Amino acid sequence: MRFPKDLQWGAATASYQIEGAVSADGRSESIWDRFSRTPGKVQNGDTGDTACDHYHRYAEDVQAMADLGIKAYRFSLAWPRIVPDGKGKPNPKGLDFYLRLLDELQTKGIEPVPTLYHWDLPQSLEDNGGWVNRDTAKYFQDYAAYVFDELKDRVAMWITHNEPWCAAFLGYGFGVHAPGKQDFQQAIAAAHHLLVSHGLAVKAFEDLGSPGRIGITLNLTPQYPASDSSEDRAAVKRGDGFTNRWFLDPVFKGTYPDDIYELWEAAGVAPPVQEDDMAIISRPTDFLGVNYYTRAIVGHGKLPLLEMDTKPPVYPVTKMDWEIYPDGLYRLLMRLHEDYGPIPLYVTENGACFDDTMVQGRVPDQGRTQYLQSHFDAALRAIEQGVPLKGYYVWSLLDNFEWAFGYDRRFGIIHVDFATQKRTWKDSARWYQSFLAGQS
Ligand code: IFM
Repeated sequence: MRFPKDLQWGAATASYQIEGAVSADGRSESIWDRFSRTPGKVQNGDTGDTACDHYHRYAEDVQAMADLGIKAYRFSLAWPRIVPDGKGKPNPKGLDFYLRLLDELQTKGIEPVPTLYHWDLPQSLEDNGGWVNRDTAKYFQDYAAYVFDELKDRVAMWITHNEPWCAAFLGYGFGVHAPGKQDFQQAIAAAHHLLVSHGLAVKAFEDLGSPGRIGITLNLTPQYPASDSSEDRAAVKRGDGFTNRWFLDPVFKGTYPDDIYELWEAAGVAPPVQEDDMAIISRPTDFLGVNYYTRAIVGHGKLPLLEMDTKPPVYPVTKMDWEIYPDGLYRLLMRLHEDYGPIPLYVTENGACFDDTMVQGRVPDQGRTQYLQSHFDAALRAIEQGVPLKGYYVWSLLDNFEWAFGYDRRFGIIHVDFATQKRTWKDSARWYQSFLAGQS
């Protein structure tokens, strides 16, 4: 597999999933601290209190990145470290951690790609309504402006949000992620304010005249019909509208998709759009980050409003029960390019969860290697068709805190023994290392 020479290969993580040190150097409580300490919310009562202890072991982890041969590292900044109250006075000691990390990355020649928000909202903001409260978007803009200014000489590529669909719908609609709310109107409002905050951060970036590029990362799941019937094909359109277009259209077209807007409206639910919001949300950006794991097979069904059901997978699944379907990545990249292009695309997350076993100091995770290899291949096919794919980051560098599943679900190419913090390269990491060596 020969990819373009300038394709930026990398690996990705997120603050709450790996850092630990939740009370260090003035960090405040986040919604995930509160949620994970609430009995019954996270499998086995796991929390991110220690996670991979990356806060203290970042140098060792950056060394591993250098040994792998990656060119870019995507991580997220913890808002509760940098602006502990969510608004107002920043905490320089919190930012210092990221300066140390950036120093280390710079020494090894690895490009940093920070995400401003990967779900760890300061709890104090949640106490005032969180993303349902429009003020949170303004506080996000202030936090972003501060960070852009502090790091403008150090960072050339920024991501505003990671997967706002999850932050809004899993957090405020289905209640399975922090803050654990179950209210669809709140979820729609949260989604809107997340989008507004993205646009406000892009504006702050422009106002500062920051060099570098900025974009958003969306989780996108192509929808496939369970059958050829017109009912199933109509369900696919609604599934795509809810899962993909609800975020893509505002960001790239400045409108919510009419078909889904009308569905919500008929049920008395609507995003709290104010004058100029759609222009703010659709400010031009430099790239789109795509997180791809699987496809969905859908048909006409019982889900309220959307009247659809997700059908069982056809091909083998990972431990998340997510069907392994590399062609979905190919089709997604092609579709994004056709419908929303021409914008540079980055696969900002792709990877697989399996039940890994340690055999005499080795982790023979052939399934993960095959998963990566087949998805790389799908990406290459899209590039060959003219899709401007500029980067590809494997999720994840390390096994980590997989949200409501705690430490039960391993996505890393590097195994972490959470009792001892020992890191062990899985076979997939060795494969990625030799793949990268072959690309240079
Ligand atoms: O671990 C998550 C990550 O935080 C966001 N994207 C999906 C990954 C796997 O579930």
